[in-house]
Amino acid sequence: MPIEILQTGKLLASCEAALAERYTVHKLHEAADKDALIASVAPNIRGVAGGSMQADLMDKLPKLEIIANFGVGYDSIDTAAAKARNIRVTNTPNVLNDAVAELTIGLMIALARRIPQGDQFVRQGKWPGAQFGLFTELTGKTVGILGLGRIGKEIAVRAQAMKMRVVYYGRKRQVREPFIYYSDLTEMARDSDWLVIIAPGGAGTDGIVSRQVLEALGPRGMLVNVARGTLIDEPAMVEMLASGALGGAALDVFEKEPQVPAGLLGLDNVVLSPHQGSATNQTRDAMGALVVANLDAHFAGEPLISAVV
Ligand code: 8YV
Repeated sequence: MPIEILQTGKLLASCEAALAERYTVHKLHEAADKDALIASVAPNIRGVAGGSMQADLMDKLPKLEIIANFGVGYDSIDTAAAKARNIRVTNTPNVLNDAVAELTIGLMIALARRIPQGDQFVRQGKWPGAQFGLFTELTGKTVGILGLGRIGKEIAVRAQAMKMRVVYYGRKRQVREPFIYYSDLTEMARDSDWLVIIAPGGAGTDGIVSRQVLEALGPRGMLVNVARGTLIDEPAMVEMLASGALGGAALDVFEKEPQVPAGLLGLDNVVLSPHQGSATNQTRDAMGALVVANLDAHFAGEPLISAVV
């Protein structure tokens, strides 16, 4: 009998095909009546592919052994509840580092040079009648990285290639890293031209980029978020971007995405992006392969490739 798994979100076709070859897959995200689907398949489900798993759903799946999350961030999974129920959890680290770091630099240049606004300026036929304006550049500026993890380090080397000075804030100083460490986020924001957020979401980082941090970044400061919307005091950010108290922001993630605060939509000092850090065929393929490989390893009784619980 094939092993039965529950899929909680849409995956790349290559990943869905690989899952279907090995497992009987029940697609929760496609079910018109989710409760009915769960009620009918719950006793047989041994694995989950995808995220969004809270304790109540775990409790409905008595044979659940593993949740293979599609994504490096696993803040949509209650890992404490999983641990307490002896359910393993895996994520997809490393394979998306380059894609996210590339998007980060892309967003920084787009914001510094107002590339999306320039595109609109040309398309709307405004060029013959007006000057587009002069903006800023990355060269010579200091970028403070909030979270010098695997992706943060890839951003750091690319920022250096843009001739930026890199500093970082995190829970601990990393003695092997050549960059200056700040133990105080507000202080780092005060000393930085750019603040790039690439730390995990979850209770430990909720609202960490507070109004005070944003004030320290200031009217010439540029904010980039490629992590989770929950890290920023979003209402304060919107208000400060509108008043000019914060210089600009390039945002790939939002607190209630795909809903975006209406106050951002009319602002010229903002570049918006639809949570697409890892959204390349190459990277999403690799993430999907890692989801499948973790499930396969688990059901073969082998060590997991990237376990978080
Ligand atoms: C998403 C991400 O997982 O890996 C992460 O933590 O935020 C992204 O790669 C991806 O958008 C799929 O939802």
